[in-house]
Amino acid sequence: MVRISSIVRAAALRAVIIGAPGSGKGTVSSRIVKDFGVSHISTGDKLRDHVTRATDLGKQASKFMNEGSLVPDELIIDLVAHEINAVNGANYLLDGFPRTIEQAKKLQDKFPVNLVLNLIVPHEVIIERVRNRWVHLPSGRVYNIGFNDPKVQGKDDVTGEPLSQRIDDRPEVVAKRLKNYSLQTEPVINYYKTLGIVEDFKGNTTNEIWPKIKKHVAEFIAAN
Ligand code: G5P
Ligand code: MG
Repeated sequence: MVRISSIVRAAALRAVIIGAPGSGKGTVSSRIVKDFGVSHISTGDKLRDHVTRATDLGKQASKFMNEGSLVPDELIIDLVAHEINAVNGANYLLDGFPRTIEQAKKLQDKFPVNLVLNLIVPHEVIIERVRNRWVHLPSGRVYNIGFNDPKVQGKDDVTGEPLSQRIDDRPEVVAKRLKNYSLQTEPVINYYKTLGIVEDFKGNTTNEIWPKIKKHVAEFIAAN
């Protein structure tokens, strides 16, 4: 018999993955999804999907995204609330949200976070990585030449559709995104540190930090 309390416990992961642009949030998230079956909510992927479909939100967001600025809080908060409601109580991992103190406080009021995975990767490593990044825009699947190459060059492994490079991966835009991260998003980490829910993972490669993240998430799920 499945007890109610075990159902509640099994759905207790309310996690955020945070880190500079290109630090590996999407890459680590896909490993967490594969190993732990949580729902992955990436605001960047959702916004790129809106841009591709030329929705009202996509039209408003694209100019901010292309120049490496954050999309205004009021546009993004409703999008995330909608996505969280849509997972219907399942464990979830937020990727790319929150990025400002206002977003973090609004989220904590409505949907309290209980674990923050903080990726710390040197900026010079990041700049090199994003130069080699290729993405499948419809799914958000991400590749990197020399790290996780697609099986067929220039094609998505699952659909065979063409891969593209992100407009905001141009070097001057990456520099701006990294600066905005330090100014606007690092204070969010300090906010979560005051709540005592941050775990730092530092390293130059995803393969180096992944075993530590996997262990931490497994222990968190077992203990909650
Ligand atoms: P996004 O889409 O959230 P960013 O800037 O936070 O964008 P990004 O660029 O998606 O983050 P990531 O997910 O942290 O990076 O990194 P990734 O894609 O997994 O890895 C980067 C590359 O390195 C990939 O090619 C990967 O294969 C490779 N890689 C990973 N690990 C290794 C490794 O160990 N070695 C090597 N060689 N390669 C590796 O947001 C985009 C925009 O949307 C708006 C903003 O305008 C933002 O700029 N936005 C928001 N605006 C306001 N509020 C929000 N909450 C917003 N969310 C999004
Ligand atoms: Mg990403």
